[in-house]
Amino acid sequence: MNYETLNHTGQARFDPHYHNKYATLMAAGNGALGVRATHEEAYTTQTRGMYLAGLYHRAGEGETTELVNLPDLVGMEIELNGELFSLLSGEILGYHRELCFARGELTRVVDWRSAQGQRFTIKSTRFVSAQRLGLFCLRLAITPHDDTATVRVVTGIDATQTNSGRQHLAERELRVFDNRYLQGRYRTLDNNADVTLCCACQVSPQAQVSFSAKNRRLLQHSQQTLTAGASFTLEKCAWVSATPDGPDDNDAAQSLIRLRECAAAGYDALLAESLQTRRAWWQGARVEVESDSGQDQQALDFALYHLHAMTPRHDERSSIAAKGLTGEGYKGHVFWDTEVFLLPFYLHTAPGVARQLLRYRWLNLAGAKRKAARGGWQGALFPWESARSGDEETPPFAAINIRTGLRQKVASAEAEHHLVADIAWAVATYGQATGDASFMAHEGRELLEETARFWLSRAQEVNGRLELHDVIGPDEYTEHINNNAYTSYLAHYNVALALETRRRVGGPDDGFIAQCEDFLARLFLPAPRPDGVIAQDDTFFSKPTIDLTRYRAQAGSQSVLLDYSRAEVNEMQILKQADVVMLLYMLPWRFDNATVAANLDYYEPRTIHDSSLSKAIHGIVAARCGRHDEAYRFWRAGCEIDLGDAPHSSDDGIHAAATGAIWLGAVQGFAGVSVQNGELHVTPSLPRQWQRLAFPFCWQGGTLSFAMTHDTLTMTSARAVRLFINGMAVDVEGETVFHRDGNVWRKEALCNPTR
Ligand code: IFM
Repeated sequence: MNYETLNHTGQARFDPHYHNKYATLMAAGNGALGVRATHEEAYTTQTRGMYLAGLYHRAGEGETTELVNLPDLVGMEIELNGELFSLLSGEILGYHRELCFARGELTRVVDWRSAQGQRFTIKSTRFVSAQRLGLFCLRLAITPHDDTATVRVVTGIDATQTNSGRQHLAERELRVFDNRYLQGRYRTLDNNADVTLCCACQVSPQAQVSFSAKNRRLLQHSQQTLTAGASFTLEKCAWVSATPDGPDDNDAAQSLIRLRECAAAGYDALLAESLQTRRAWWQGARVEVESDSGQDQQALDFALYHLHAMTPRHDERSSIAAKGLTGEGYKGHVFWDTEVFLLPFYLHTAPGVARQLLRYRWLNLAGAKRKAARGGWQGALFPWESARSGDEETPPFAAINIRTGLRQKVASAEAEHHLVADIAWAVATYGQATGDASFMAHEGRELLEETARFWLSRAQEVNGRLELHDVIGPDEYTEHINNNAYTSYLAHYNVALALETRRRVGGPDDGFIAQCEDFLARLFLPAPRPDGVIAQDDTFFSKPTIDLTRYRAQAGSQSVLLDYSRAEVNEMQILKQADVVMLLYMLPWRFDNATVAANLDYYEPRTIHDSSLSKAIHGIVAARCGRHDEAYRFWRAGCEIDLGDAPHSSDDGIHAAATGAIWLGAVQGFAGVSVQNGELHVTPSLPRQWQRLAFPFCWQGGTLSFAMTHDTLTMTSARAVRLFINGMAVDVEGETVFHRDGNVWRKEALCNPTR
């Protein structure tokens, strides 16, 4: 990997319309702590945000459990010769903001002329440490250029921060230790968790310093008079911690110790240490692409930067929220996005993290069993939206209709049950990719069996066959339907996996095997019609179609719901996101090429792609059909979900699943890597815009390196590995080069066509 070419994302212009988008895109994080990239100075339209993975709280009656937006550390009141610094006043002479993915450091340099006509350069840099999980550092330098100037900066810990008005924390104690270390101690209102924030703001000895505590703000006031060309500097070092599993007074003392250590080390040393950790991470994960467009490499680096920032590697009781640690969207809840869109990246770059993400579900089996029992079923029905307790967290109602006063029910928690089988799919993929027999005999077996038990009890007898009624497939515009193809095929796979595991690992004589066999023999799976198209559900083909051009042009905005009610949309052939196409993606070995192509052609024009989970999957399925241009178009559209120009698309957080899908598109789509029944398959399908694609890939306890052009495929493996290139078995050890000859890849020395 060429570390020096790691891309950055930059903003060359100050534009308040993009405050929140860039606060998300340029957010800092290490999987434990996430900090939005808001400006130091205040703007009423920007939403500050800092989150700790796993720290959830419900603000009160009628509210939903949500990831707590912590007291703010970034905000600063900056006064220059008595004038409050704001980019909405004075004149901006120069502006540049840049997030360096390699360093994980955000830099902003502003050249500003105040209303009084004095010129200043204001530079700030900041990072969240990849090494010390509670550490956030910020450095500010202000240089007056024209004359002597008095600089005043007020900053500290601001606990007036809320989640859009919902306050989660009670202030318990505020202290300043040694005239230097500020500490705020808070407890969630339900008394279930402690939160401690500490910070130290180092300024030059010439600055005057005082402290204040008022109205939930604990602040350091620093003031210095400078001659032109000299700089005021402030180095803020902060430690953030919480005890999500119960109050713990010891945490405050420990935090102060950590902060003292960090403050003594200083910004530069802490950044260098963090860089070491990041470097190792990039080396094990980076995807390198040579493309006609530099934006492709940037998108891949952007995705991996955020995948690192969003994943709580330190805590198996936390998983990845749909917006990572970058915003309040979806309340910080965990969806099927994790197992299907994010876990594969870890499976093949850091399998230990994939194992941990599955253990999160395993540790939450009790909640899933409670939910199943509430519905009158057996086994485990995982919550559609999950937080820390493992119980269902989906809000019962969505936004209020302000004309009728009625609230729209959210039906996903009641019927979007495919998530159960998605988790089983991820468990099986993990077992096949890692060969981790111990996990599969213990956590894996239990997850597969409990999820299978749910389906066994969920199915109902209809004229001698078993059917799954009243479900919602991935397409959330089609609710409460019978025999959704995606759900039924995945449920069938789930039960087959549990049966195979029970036979292999053994277990009590409890009738489970017979029940599974009966289910597998009798579950109705909608077969392709003569033209190859599979019915999304029992009634789908009977519904009318409408012209979706306008809505598809505004994909992601749900604009169809401005013209039609949800009930009306439900009665038309309108898909929010991939459904049958999602099925083709998940179980590719079940469908031949003609079926895949027929379904892509039928369903794509009926899909608005209003979910960020849709386009990338269409791209991968198109790549598998050899439709390179279509695949590339979808992949690019997937990259644009966060990186595109729309000013508000990412205001409330990154689309975590879409970042995972950027990696999926490159590796599963264009490199054509897939795990099918325990076999590793590679069917390269590079778009014509790409000249080369290279990436590391963990498989069965080792790491393979792939590098491919349109005509060559080079694989490096320290130990012997069998895989299938375009269906042909090959054995690889050391560096092995293949050359394309039509549809066949020939080994440089010898080809071994055993199949
Ligand atoms: O899980 C998704 C769902 O498929 C579509 N709506 C958004 C959810 C969270 O990303």
